[in-house]
Amino acid sequence: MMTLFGIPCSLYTAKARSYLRKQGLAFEERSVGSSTFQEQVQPVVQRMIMPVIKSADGQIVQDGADILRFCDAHCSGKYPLLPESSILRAISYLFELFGGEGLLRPAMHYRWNFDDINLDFLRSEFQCLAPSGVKESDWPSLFEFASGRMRKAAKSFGVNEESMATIEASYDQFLELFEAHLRDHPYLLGQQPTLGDYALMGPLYAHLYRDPKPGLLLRQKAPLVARWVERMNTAEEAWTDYENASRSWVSDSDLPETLMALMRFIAEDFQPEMLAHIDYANQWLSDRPDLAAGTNGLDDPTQRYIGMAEFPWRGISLRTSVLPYRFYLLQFLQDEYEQSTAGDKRAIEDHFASCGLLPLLTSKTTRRVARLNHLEVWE
Ligand SMILES: N[C@@H](CCC(=O)N[C@@H](CS)C(=O)NCC(=O)O)C(=O)O
Repeated sequence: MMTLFGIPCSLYTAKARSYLRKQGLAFEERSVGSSTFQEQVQPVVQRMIMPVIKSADGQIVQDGADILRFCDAHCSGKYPLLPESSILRAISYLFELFGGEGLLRPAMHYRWNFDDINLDFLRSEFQCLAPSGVKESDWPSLFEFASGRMRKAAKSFGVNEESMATIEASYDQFLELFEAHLRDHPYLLGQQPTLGDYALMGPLYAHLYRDPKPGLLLRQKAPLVARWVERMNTAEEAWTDYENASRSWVSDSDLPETLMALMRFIAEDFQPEMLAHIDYANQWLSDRPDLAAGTNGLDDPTQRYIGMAEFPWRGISLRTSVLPYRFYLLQFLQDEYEQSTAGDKRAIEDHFASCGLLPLLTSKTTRRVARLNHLEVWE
C-alpha cells in the first residue's frame, strides 16, 4: 500500500491527501516524526519536508505537484488530474499555482496571529512532529522551535502588523467569490475535481478550515466553501448541494462569470507578486552568469528562497521571499499555453486577457526551474 508522509495541519500535505482520497487510492498516513521517515525517507529527499509518498513498489516522491502527476501517470484513480480541454487545463494550472502559493498570507495570518484562540490546538497538532522517542517533557521546547520557524515564515510571506487588515479584506473577497462559484458548480471546473481544486485544499483545509479561528469564520462566511472542503476529502461523491446542477465540465468557450471573477481576483491579488518575483529572479540570474545547471545557485542546495522582492499590493507595499518553486508551477501553465493548438492558444489568451491575466502567460524567468533529486534547480 502507498504511504503518505505528512501531518494533519500541514498545508501542502492537504493537497496530496485530498487527491489520494478523491481518487479512491488506498494509502496510510505516517508522520514525518516517525522513525521510518527519518531513517528511510529524509536521507533520500535531503531535507525535512512534507508531503512525501512512498509508492507500493517503494518509489519515493516529494512535492505536492510531483506526487499528483506521479499518481496520475502510475495509479488507477477515479478521475483524470486534468480535463481534456487545453483551455480548462490552463485554468487548472493557474489555480494550482494560486492555490498553493497565493493564499499563504491568510493561511499564515489566521494560524499565527490569534494565539488566544488557536494556540492550544496548535500545540496538540504539532505533537505529531515530535520524533519517535522524544519525551513528553520535551514537547514544549520542540513546539517553541517549530512554531518560531513558522512565525518567521509568515513574515517572509508578507504577514505583518501593517498588512493584516488588508489580508483579511482580501481573504473575505476571495471567500465571497468562491462561495458564489460553488452555488452552481460543485468544483472549480464543474463536474469533477482537478489539479486546481486539490491545490486550493492546501490552505483551505489545513489552515483555514481546521484551525479554530479561521474555521469558525469559514463556516460563518462561506458555508458552501466549507462543504467543498469536506467533499474534497471524501472518496464518494456528495451531490446533496447539487441535485439540480449540471453534471458536466464548465464551457471552455463561455466561462462562467463566477470563474472569471475568481481569475480576476488572482490578477489583482497574486499576479503583481509573481511578476515582481520574476523580475527579481531575472536580475539574480543575470548577476550569476556562471551558475551551474542542475544547482540552485546557493551554498545550501536544500535552501528554497533566493531573496526578497518588494511590490505594491492593494495600496500597501509588501516584501516577500522569492521561491523558484513558484516558477516551476508557472511553467506548467505557460507550457500548456505554448503547446496548445492555434485556436486554443487564442482562446486561452482571450480568457486570460479579459481577466487581466495576460502577463502571467508570457512573463518568464530567463532560466527554467526543474526538480532534480527532490530539490528545485535551475536548468
Ligand atoms: N513545494 C513543496 C512545499 C512543501 C512544504 O513547504 N511543506 C511544509 C509543510 S506544509 C514543510 O515541510 N515545511 C517544513 C519546514 O519548513 O521545516 C510541496 O508542495 O511539497
